[in-house]
Amino acid sequence: MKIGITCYPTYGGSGVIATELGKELAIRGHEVHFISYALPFRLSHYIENIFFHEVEISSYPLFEFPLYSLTLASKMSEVAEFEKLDLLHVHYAIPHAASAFLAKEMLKKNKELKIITTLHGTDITLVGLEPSFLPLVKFSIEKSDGVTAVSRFLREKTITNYSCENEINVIPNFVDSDLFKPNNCDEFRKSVAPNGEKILVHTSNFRIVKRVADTIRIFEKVQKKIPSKLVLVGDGPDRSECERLCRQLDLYDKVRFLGKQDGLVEILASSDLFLIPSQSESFGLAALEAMSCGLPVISSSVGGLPELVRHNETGYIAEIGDIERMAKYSIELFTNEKKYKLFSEAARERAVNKFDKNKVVPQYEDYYKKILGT
Ligand code: GMT
Repeated sequence: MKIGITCYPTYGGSGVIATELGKELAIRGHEVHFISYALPFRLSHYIENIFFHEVEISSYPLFEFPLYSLTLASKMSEVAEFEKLDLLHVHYAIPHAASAFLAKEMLKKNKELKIITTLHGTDITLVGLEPSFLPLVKFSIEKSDGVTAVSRFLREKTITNYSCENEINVIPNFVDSDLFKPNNCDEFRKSVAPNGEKILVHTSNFRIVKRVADTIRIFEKVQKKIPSKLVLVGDGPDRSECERLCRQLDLYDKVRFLGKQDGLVEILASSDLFLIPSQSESFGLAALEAMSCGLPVISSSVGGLPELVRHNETGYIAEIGDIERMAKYSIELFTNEKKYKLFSEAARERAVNKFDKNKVVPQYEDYYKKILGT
């Protein structure tokens, strides 16, 4: 198949999934055309069958605001026509699904371009609900030829919040379990925890919904009982506030803010426990990557997290904001070696058996065939 993919190319779960999907599809012999304003960050080296089409943004003085959605629509129709795309798969509804609809309409006379929209999270649960976006999100979902959501939770939310009547297929996030695998990288561990401390880790874009401050408060309780360190990977609007909190709690020498990191596998594989106390999480790709490295996960009970984390098996789940309980669960795992080992193995096993790329990417291929009627 000849497949167009549009996503946000910067850090963020939807961009990661879109890029990894494109890479896998290319390996499986499909021709993949990424269409976005920048090269997706996980697409840094040449791969046969993958093409990138940059959307240029006009800076004409009359346009006080960049007209990205419109230039994207033009680029989508141009690429679809000249590269003879079979379908366009857009990730994150806003504005990608609306631009895709425009592109489809522009091409209508010459070719029928199928549009598949994958809903990822805040496009549905947060920003999409704003009154200025809601009618457009509903419209673009309804105009898509196929719609997928990354969890059952997100499918239900879409149906309830937007009264959509389309069939929404659930295809979960996936991980490359050959890459994200347990592997004690001594160098990182020695540098962060030279005295054999336990390492707790959290990776996110430091937005309010991630509740990174809860992560720090959980750690504050854990380190009182267990010699430990906290590693925070990523960057975003809440980071400065979190750094302040660490100083206030006198934790600064026990918490490492690493910022955005390319070597995520090494960091996860050298750590002991993953914390994800989010306020909203439609799936929790970061937790899946950690599980694949053999890390038990302590999470909040929101969104799609309970579809990923098995309570009392691959980790523990607690109510949003229940810092006390999440700390208690962490301490329990660190003080019971046998339980820790069982949880670690179960986490890895669940990632491999349910969410490996080889299990999930074929679900997308089958869905494409269904939508194309082939
Ligand atoms: O909202 C974000 O944190 C980024 C967002 C995205 O679309 O880039 O992440 C969402 O999509 C990921 C990939 O499907 C999911 O794993 C995340 O759970 C989801 N984030 C939220 O729902 C908050």
